[in-house]
Amino acid sequence: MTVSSDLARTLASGRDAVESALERALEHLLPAIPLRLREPVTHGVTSGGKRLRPILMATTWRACSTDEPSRIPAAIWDLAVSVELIHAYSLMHDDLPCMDDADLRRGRPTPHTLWGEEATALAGAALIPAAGLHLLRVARELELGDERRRDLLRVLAVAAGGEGMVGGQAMDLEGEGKALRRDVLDDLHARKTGALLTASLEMGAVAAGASASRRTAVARYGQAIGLAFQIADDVLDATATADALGKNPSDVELDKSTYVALLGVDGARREAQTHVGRAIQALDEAGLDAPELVALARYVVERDR
Ligand code: GRG
Repeated sequence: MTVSSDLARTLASGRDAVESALERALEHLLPAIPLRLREPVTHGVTSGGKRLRPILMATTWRACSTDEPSRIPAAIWDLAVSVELIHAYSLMHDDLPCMDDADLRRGRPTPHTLWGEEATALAGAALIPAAGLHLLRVARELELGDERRRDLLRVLAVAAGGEGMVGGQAMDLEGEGKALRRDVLDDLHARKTGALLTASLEMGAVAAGASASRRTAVARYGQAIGLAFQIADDVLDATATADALGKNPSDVELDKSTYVALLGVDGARREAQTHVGRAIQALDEAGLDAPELVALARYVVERDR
């Protein structure tokens, strides 16, 4: 079997497992949420997407597990979707008129165009603590122990917060209309996109009880694919239509600094490949034999949306 058909299977079965885990998470979440927020929450959580973050987390869990499990248990997917709940809220807020003002995401109308800004802001905010509570509940069911539970929550909270994704978003909005230097652009995207991707990897390693050196290796892999992911995003933004990508507005419309503006399309593609190489090297150096993670690193830059 070729690597690409293995990857297609990893992605397809991963997405199915994530969708089921998100349905289970919503069964717990929705009853505690006011009625008027249930539709925007459900839309934000179940409106598709690549589901890359939970797939990375669960794949890392398997790669770092000592007993080489043949399949990933449903409870690990339940744990993995705590990251996707944070990702879902971030997109709902990112698309609000006060941020990127987008009316299309994943080929569908964004929640504020359907339920208004107020309900969307509240629905997104409700998902932040819900993600942490979900993580704690599932980790308890998995009997991961207090130390690992705290570690998982801390990794997710730090990545999602001011040092990570929210900080990166602030830099991103602040940078609109300016030509950002390369080091500033790297820092912005390491926070905005890289932090949550890296947290997904680290959480997989923590849940599996991986050694410190393996945890460091997967974090290095995460940082590298985080930048590769963003560069690939910039290339797609510059080369594909809003219809093909299923989202708007474009970086040019928002007057954002991009890797394409700095390096050109070909230069950006080469740079993305360099980061993929670094990600794979980090795994090799730690002696982590993880063909699925290698294939996922390549997918990050070869994807078409
Ligand atoms: C309002 C308190 C407050 C905070 C806002 C909105 C926000 C904080 C942060 C958002 C940052 C952000 C949008 C990060 C994600 C960037 C990104 C690469 C999104 C696309 O990810 P994909 O391609 O999306 O994995 P799919 O659709 O596949 O899930």
